[in-house]
Amino acid sequence: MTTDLESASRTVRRPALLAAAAGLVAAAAFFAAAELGALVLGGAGSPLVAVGSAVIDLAPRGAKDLMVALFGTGDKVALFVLMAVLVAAISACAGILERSRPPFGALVFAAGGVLSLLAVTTRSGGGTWDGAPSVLGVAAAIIVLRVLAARLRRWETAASVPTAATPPASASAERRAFLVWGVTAAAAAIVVGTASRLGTSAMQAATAARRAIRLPAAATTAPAVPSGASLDVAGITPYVTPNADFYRIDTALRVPSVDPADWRLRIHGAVDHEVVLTWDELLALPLEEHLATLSCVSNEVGGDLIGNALWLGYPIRQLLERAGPHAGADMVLSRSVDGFTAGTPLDVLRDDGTAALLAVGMNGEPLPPEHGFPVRMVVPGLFGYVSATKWVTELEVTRFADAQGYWTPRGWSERGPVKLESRIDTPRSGSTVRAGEPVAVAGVAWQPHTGVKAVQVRVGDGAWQEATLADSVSADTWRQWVYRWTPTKGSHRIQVRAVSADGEVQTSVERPPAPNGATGWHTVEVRAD
Ligand SMILES: Nc1nc2c(c(=O)[nH]1)N[C@H]1C(S)=C(S)[C@@H](COP(=O)(O)O)O[C@H]1N2
Ligand SMILES: [Mo]
Repeated sequence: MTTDLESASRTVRRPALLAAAAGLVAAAAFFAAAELGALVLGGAGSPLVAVGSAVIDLAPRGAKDLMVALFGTGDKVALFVLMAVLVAAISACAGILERSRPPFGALVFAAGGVLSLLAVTTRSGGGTWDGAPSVLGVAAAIIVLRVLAARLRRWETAASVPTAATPPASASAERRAFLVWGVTAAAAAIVVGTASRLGTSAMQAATAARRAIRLPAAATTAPAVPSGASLDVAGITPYVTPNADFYRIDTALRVPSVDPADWRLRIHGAVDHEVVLTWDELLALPLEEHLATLSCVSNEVGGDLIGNALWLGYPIRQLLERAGPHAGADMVLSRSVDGFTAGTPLDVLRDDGTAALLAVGMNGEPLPPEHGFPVRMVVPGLFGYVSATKWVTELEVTRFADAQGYWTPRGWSERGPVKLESRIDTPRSGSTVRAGEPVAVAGVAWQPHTGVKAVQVRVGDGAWQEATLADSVSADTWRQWVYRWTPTKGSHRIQVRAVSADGEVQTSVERPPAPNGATGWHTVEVRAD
């Protein structure tokens, strides 16, 4: 006696159709993995969009006009439908090919992956990581295709050999295995693909919200930057760093997306009253503008992990006043929506003379997403890792004895005041200058919150010479400097050191960034011909 199931397992009906279905599941796996990759890496979206855009860019004019004529403003939808039909047809064929002639079906997907990679990476504004989703997608598709095709062949083999050699149960087990793998892969692709797509569009919602924002004017404006703050020297770092050039350091693999409408700041812990602040409430407060230089503890001597911007925000001091910190508390643990934390001394945040801001604006626009949109902290005089929490949503008043910021258990000091430093921007190390002609040796020097009162330069083992300083705008920002030097023929070593407003001379002791900031004199070697 044979059951229906057994007879069904005995022969594989329409194997080509099943192989085609396997190809479709592999295609679904491609898009799901690519969407997930685009979401995680914050890449330029889905390969489907990139390929579509490339098709639009590459299509002959007549074809484009025909599409518009046929489908009107629905031309892009029509394009996607056409592409989807094409991709489905090719994937089905790849499935059929993989069943009978492995690994040619997989090669079809590999070729599709290369095309997608080309489309994504040649898009203008494409970054290095934009190809990663395509690579992930192809890997997923090939794995799914190879597994399903192999499963299908095993089922066919089990079903075709004489019953004496292979019990029907074996064929039905193979059949079940193929179906379980196929359905699982398809379901996983649908769930992962849909969730990633939704995640990506949520990110775009935050982007759209950012575009629509008009920041209020500052109640207290920063004095205009005098022209004397900027020296007319080619190659010197500009006094204010444009947002696009501002260094970015964080632990976020993908830029957190926070819709201002959902943003809340909660001040809690050792306080008399918990305070909760919404975005609208924050913007309704009298905001202050303040120029401040922000730097990273990981910056090497001569490095570029430092920038200067005009921040717009509300003094954290006043929010803490509302909350009423308890006596004995000495630290504020700020927390980002992505879990990053920074431990900032409470007395610095409460200090009248320190413009510690809960910032919403950077150089006249809402914070860029990668610099903490919608709200971050900026505390003049402290390295970013102990003060400048981006995407901040929580301030917990606590004690250094009871809590640690993210980097402290990872080998960095619990406190991180910025050190007195200076940098030579021009000439660059290894460059050649003309002997006998004046050369502008120039750069920036900083000790935010203290200020710089002198910069000195020396060539070789010569005496330290006073550089000319640009006007000081605020003790919280760096200062440009220039030293005009006429080289003799030969190789020269140039060094710089700064003197703080307190009279401290920048140390020559060379220390690495860990655990609390690099020190030493920036040195460049140039040749004069
Ligand atoms: N949420 C979050 N905020 C963060 C960090 C982070 O990893 N996550 N890194 C900090 C560090 S180490 C620095 S130097 C500054 C850098 O700010 P920027 O990227 O705007 O230049 O952000 C700080 N704020
Ligand atoms: Mo940093």
